[in-house]
Amino acid sequence: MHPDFIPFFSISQGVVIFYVLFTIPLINAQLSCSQLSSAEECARDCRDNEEPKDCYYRFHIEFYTTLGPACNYTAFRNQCIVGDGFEKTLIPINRQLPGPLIKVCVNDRIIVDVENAAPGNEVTIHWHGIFQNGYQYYDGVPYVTQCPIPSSSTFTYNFKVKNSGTHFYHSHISTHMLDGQYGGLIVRDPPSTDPHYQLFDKDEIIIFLSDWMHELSIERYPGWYRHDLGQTAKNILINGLGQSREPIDINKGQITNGLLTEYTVKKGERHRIRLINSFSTVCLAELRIEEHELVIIAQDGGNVKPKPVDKIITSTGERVDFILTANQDVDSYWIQVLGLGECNETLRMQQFAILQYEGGPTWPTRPQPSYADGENAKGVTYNPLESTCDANNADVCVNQLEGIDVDPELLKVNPDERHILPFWFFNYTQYGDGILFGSDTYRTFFDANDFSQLVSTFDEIAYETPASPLLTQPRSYRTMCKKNVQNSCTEPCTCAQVINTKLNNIVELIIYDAAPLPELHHPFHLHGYEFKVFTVGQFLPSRNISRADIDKVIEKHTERLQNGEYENPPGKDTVKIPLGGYAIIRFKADNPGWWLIHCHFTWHHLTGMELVIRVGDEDDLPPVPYDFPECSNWTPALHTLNTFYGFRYP
Ligand SMILES: *[C@@H]1O[C@H](CO)[C@@H](O)[C@H](O)[C@H]1NC(C)=O
Ligand SMILES: *[C@@H]1O[C@H](CO)[C@@H](O)[C@H](O)[C@H]1NC(C)=O
Ligand SMILES: *[C@@H]1O[C@H](CO)[C@@H](O)[C@H](O)[C@H]1NC(C)=O
Ligand SMILES: *[C@@H]1O[C@H](CO)[C@@H](O)[C@H](O)[C@H]1NC(C)=O
Ligand SMILES: [Cu+2]
Repeated sequence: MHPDFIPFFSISQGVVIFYVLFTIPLINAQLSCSQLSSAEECARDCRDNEEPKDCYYRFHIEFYTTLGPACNYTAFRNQCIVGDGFEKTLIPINRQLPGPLIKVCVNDRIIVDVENAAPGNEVTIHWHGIFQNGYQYYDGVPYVTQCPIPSSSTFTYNFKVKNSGTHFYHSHISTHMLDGQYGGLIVRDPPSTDPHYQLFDKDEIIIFLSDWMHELSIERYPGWYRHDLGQTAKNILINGLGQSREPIDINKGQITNGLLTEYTVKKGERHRIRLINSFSTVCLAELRIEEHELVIIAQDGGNVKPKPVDKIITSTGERVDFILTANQDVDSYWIQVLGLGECNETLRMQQFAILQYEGGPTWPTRPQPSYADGENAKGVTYNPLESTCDANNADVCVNQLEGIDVDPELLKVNPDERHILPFWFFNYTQYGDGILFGSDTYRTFFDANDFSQLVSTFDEIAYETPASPLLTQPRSYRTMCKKNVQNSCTEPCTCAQVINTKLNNIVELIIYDAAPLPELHHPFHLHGYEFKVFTVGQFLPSRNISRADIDKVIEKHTERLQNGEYENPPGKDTVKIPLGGYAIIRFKADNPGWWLIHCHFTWHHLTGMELVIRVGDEDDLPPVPYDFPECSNWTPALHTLNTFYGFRYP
């Protein structure tokens, strides 16, 4: 056995010092015999019967700016973030936007040293889509699975990935995701376990969508009240690039056009394209590629039987894999992304990238399509806003795609557990501001764009973060609550809501939009699992939904189960609840742990639209890693201090 070592140089006042760091103490004994592989080594072709790799990444997080000095030097272009050509501050990873790509094969181990060098800002990174079964401590949810990583310290995430798919990573704390803390996380299968392996020649293109503000996003939390209300994004970026409507005037040398991402294909090739929606705000994104059909093969990493469509709608947290065959004339084509919902209303927000055939022009010869051109383009839409997918409508809803393999146990008529979970906003403005501004209460809220002050609830309660992580520090249990058990709860009820679930139970969740607000289709994401989507539905025209409505939905659902009408419900980990609608999902609770389920819109989950599903108990979990960081309140009784210091407070 030989120790790994990492040499590095440090230049200090002209003296070059050479260090050799032994990494043994950093990584557990099991690993010390194996060689760490670099990002490039891990992004190999995946083969059957190959030894898995231990893939190492370093994430350096700091405040940074777009169009900074690195942009003036060709040699440092890799540290130049252009964004949409507007100068602003962000908190990116390794001075890249999106952050470094993690591309591994299933069963590889991912080891990431996250160095927080952003003073005053905490960090956690969630690996969205990775189940973390056996690695429950690395899910990246602050105060659920770990303490936030304080500035000037480093935390090592270390987990094996056992589920393949198009995933991504993003900040799970505050609003930092919107300031550039995200990147792709692609886990590929070897040929024998990829059911779609024969359908594509190339697997290289990632379309990474994010929304973008022209100030640090925290400026908008709780939000402005006198002008520019709400939390609408300013722009959409595709792989970190885009054109801006608000060009900045650097020394009067206007930057009118940001750079656009260009994807190159060869005529005749079939590409597996991985689309990732990493938005934070409430807009959805509709993608279309001129003249090309898009054949969907997976959603959120869950394989489905191929389905051709023309437009793909996603909300934050969702991913779609599709096949594009370069079967058109050698030319360049617009990839058009429309912002939907709030981004449509008045802004008609859109963004572009370019699909260039080798030998074709770098810039499309046709003019950029307008928002209306995109809107009016004919064709089948995947994941439409209104979930009215039926025989009369060609559109494809997520529950209509057919999964590849379903555990028959999930199809049983009566689940072992059923949880009915409404969500809505508690509107302080409606109840009088006395509640919000009562003395010494300091309640959480955000300012919506209609001048109202809101908190978000899920299962009747606005989730409140405890002072210690639920998974690792049982003292945090004091702040936990269950619906109808909490006695000292005043409206709006806020506490750390936990739903207990028995290990290996078949769990059914019915999530519904109890009090719909225009343009809002909330996407719910479950950590630790893939669930099967049984039903997605909507009451039209949208109206408030009562428990009686849901009881009828359950009746119908039960009938369909009895008649064997659900064949292969597809797997997903994020599901968009249509405006005034509902989704019925099921999973087998075979991954013990404390798993967050939440609306993926940043301002909603930050103000309470989330809760924790606890699966199994402590004995079902691997031991807490040695020396795992702790955090908690420190509010000693004064007399203990008196004894300690030997003096008396009055
Ligand atoms: C940096 O580059 C920009 C754009 O090319 C140019 O206008 C500016 O003068 C350069 N700044 C410096 C300090 O060289
Ligand atoms: C944009 O909003 C208008 C008005 O509500 C609607 O008719 C149109 O379908 C929307 N466009 C998209 C792409 O959703
Ligand atoms: C909140 O309540 C106020 C006052 O009743 C109302 O004007 C506003 O539309 C409500 N906002 C939301 C988002 O429900
Ligand atoms: C829907 O529910 C909201 C929140 O409880 C309430 O303010 C609103 O009045 C309800 N709307 C109708 C039409 O009942
Ligand atoms: Cu929401």
